[in-house]
Amino acid sequence: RLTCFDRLDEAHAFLELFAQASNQSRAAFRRRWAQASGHILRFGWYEHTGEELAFGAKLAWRNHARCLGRLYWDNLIVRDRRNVSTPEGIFADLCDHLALAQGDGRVRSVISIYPSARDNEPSSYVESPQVIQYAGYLGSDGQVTGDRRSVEFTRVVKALGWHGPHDPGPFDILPVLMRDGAGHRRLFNLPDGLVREVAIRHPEFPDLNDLGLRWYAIPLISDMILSIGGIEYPCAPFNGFYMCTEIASRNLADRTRYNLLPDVARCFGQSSYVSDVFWRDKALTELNRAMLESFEAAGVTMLDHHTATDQFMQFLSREGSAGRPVSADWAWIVPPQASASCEVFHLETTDLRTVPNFYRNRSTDG
Ligand code: NRG
Repeated sequence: RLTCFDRLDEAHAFLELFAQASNQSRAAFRRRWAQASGHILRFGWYEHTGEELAFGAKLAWRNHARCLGRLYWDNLIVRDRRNVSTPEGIFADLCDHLALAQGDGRVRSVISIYPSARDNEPSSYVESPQVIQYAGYLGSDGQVTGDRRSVEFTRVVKALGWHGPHDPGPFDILPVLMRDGAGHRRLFNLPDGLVREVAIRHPEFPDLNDLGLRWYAIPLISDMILSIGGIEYPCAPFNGFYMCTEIASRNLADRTRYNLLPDVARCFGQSSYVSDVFWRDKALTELNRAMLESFEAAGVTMLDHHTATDQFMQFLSREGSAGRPVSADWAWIVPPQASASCEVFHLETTDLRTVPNFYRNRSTDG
C-alpha cells in the first residue's frame, strides 16, 4: 500500500508526463495538480480523466519488464469501464472485451479498466489468472487430464458448484472466478461459442492431428493490478496475442503443464525411448511449427519467436531514440526456444521498476 506521500509523488510525476505528452500548458497542469493533490489530501485518492487513464495504461504496458511484445504499445485499445462495478456487470463486459479482441481473427490488444481501489471500499475483481483457461482433473490414479496448472483451481470451482462437461476432457474451458466487494466468490460460465479456439494440425504429420490438441486464441490476463499515478486498478484485464512458444514450448510441453512431448514425438516417428538425445528438441520445433501454421490457417494472429524478438529489438532502438531507458527481465524476454539465436539473449537487462506498471496480484507465474 502506498502512503499518502508516495501517492502524491507518483501522481505529480504522472500528471507531469501526461502534460508533456499532451502539450498541456503550464497553467493547465498547475490547475490539474492543485485539484488532484487537494483530492488526495482530503480523500486519499483522485480520479483520472479518460485521457489520463488511456495514456497511463499504455505507459504501464511500455514499462512492463516482462513483456516482449511492447513495440506497438501505443496501439492499445483502452476501454474505460470505471462505471461497471458488480461481478455480473464486469463479467458481461469482459465478454464484450473478448469479442472485440478476437475480432475476425486479427487479434487486437485491449485493456478494460474497472473501478480503482479506494481505502475502505473493497471492489470486485477477477480471481482467475486468465479469463480463458483449461481445466485440470486429478484422477484417483494420480493421472491428470488437462492442464496440471489448473488442478487446484478446478478443484476450487468444483467445490463452488461448477459441474463441468459430462465427459471431462483435456481442453474444457473453466468458468471465470470473481470476488465481489464483500469478498464473496462468484462463478460465471463463458457463453457457448464466444471463445475462439484453434485446432492444432501439422502439415506433414497427420498423426499429430489425432492427438486432438487445441488452444484458445486470446491470452486475457486478469490477475494483475494496474498502477497509474499512485492509483491502483485491481481489476484491469488485458490481452495481446500469443507467441507460438508460449503454447508449444511451455503450456503443452512443460512437465508441470500438459507434458505432451513424448506423445508429440511419437507422432513424428520419434520415440522417447530411442537413443536420439535430440528427440525433445525435434518435437518442440515441429510442435511450434504446427502451432504457428494452425493459427495462421485459422486467420488468428500469432507471432513466432524470431519475429517477436526482432520487434523487441526495434522497440529498444525506438525507445533509445526517444531517450527512454527500457526495463526488461531477461528470463521473461528470452524465448524458451532457439534462445541464443535470438538477439535478446545477448542483452544485459535491468528492471528499473518504472511506474505506471502492472503488478501481479494474487496468482503465480505467466
Ligand atoms: N504465457 C501465458 C500468457 C502470458 C502473457 N502472454 C501474452 N500476453 N502473450 C500463456 O497463456 O501461455 N499478452 O497480453 O498478449
